[in-house]
Amino acid sequence: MGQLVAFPRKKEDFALLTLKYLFFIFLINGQELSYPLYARVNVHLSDSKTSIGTLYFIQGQRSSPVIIRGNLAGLIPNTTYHGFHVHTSKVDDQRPNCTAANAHFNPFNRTHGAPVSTIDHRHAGDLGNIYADGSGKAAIFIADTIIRLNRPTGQRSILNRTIIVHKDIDDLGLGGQNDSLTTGHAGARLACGHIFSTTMTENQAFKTFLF
Ligand SMILES: [Cu+2]
Ligand SMILES: [Zn+2]
Repeated sequence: MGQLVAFPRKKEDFALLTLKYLFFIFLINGQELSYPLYARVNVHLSDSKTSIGTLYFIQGQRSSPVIIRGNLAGLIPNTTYHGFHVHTSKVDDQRPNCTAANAHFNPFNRTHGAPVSTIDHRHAGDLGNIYADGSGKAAIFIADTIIRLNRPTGQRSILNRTIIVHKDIDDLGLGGQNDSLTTGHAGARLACGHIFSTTMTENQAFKTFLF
């Protein structure tokens, strides 16, 4: 204690600053993330604040797939498949215009593809299609090997980005339309939501992802 007090004040501050800096570097390197990681999105129709459902995300380990689970309602009945992507920018849930999400999340500058494609042949955000039934409901259970929840520095992290449900089917880059290789020709943006990091108890996670 006496020795600490004997340190010049400035030196002490410097040591503390260095420690804080090192800790920050440690944090942004993602070493401190505690798995599983969770995220959530409240999906709303474009230009509406009314929720059409909540989707949950879990990433169990550092290189585990991300599982997406949840139910949506209020999609157009009998329209079957809808393009389902992560787009780059965060939408403001208070001004919920889905156009603000910009283009598909594409950190490796690839062309649009299918979720089953390798990382070299799809956008990271390409999650394919979801299926809406005759009453406009969609039950979602997707496991994706490319996306991650490892913000702050994770290159593939979808946190603080946007989920978009399109009006039309995503052709997975195979349709031969002029926008097949950029958007999958999936048409207008029906619904969207801001993906944010969240926590869950083991019990909540069990119920959410297994039932
Ligand atoms: Cu999209
Ligand atoms: Zn894409």
